[in-house]
Amino acid sequence: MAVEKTMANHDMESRKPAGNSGLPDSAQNSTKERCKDPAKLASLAREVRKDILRMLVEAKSGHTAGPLGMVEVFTALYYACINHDPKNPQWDGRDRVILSNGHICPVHYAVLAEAGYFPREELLTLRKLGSRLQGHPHRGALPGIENSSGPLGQGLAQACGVALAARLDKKQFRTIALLSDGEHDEGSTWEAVMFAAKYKLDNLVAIVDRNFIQIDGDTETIMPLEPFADKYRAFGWNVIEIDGNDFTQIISAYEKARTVKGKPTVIIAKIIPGKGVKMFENNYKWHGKTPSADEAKAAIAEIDSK
Ligand SMILES: Cc1ncc(C[n+]2csc(CCOP(=O)(O)OP(=O)(O)O)c2C)c(N)n1
Ligand SMILES: [Mg+2]
Repeated sequence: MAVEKTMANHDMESRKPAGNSGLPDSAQNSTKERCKDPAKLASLAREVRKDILRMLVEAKSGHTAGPLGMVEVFTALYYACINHDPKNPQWDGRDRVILSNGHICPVHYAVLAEAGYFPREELLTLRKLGSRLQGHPHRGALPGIENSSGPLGQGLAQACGVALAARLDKKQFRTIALLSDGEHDEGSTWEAVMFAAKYKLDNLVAIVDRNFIQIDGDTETIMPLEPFADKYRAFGWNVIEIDGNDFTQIISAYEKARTVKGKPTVIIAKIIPGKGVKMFENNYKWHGKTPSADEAKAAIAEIDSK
């Protein structure tokens, strides 16, 4: 509706990307340009959260809890952790980010736009006919998107293939697989867990969005996953457990994972689904529900007040 459009369009006016900080490996793996300051990252995260809400309102459909929960993980990855170059998205040395739980793509799109992969205004085309920003990501459609996803339980296998190919080709890049907890109800995820351990894929790191919700309820009611970390350990992985809404813990876990040899690492990131807006937090009913224009307006005001 007109009101929603005005709100969204006004706030999406072009602004310069806040700066890509994960510069390419061609810059000698330089970390000096990266942003590891939690206060600056938190300010970026606020912008990303607001963009996600504007996108959802404009699309009138899409997921709220998952994307909002994973804002710190995506912001940390693109601003503090991975090697990448938004101006050269196909740069051969880039780390490969494989998003498995494709329904949380609004957060991926918002961070890619913020980092400069494509204009922020395009975020408002989410889920529109002909848009490059589909409700589930499409490989090849949008710079920065490495894989198609939507059918759950496939991303870790895709990431295993990428990581194994990197080793065979003697490439130095790392592969990051982003998975959800709900996807661990699928056997295909555990097949890939075994595969990664068998092939000692230490160039692979999985980050699990452990937000304890899925489409129909809490994970431990629908299909209990605990003791989750022990399961990964039993399958031969190095396990790091963190608060996934804490920048310092995310960055430090990613750096630790780089140093582990001979086995893949999983970072189990405990996430507050819907993080940043009280009404959405820790409530599975916001898994696939979209806020109304008024709810989003109130949510944005709440984010601004922090
Ligand atoms: C193979 C497959 N089965 C079912 C679905 C429908 N589906 C979409 S999201 C979802 C819940 C998955 O749990 P999780 O990713 O943990 O949800 P969230 O934390 O984002 O609420 C389901 C069952 C799907 N996309 N793919
Ligand atoms: Mg979940």
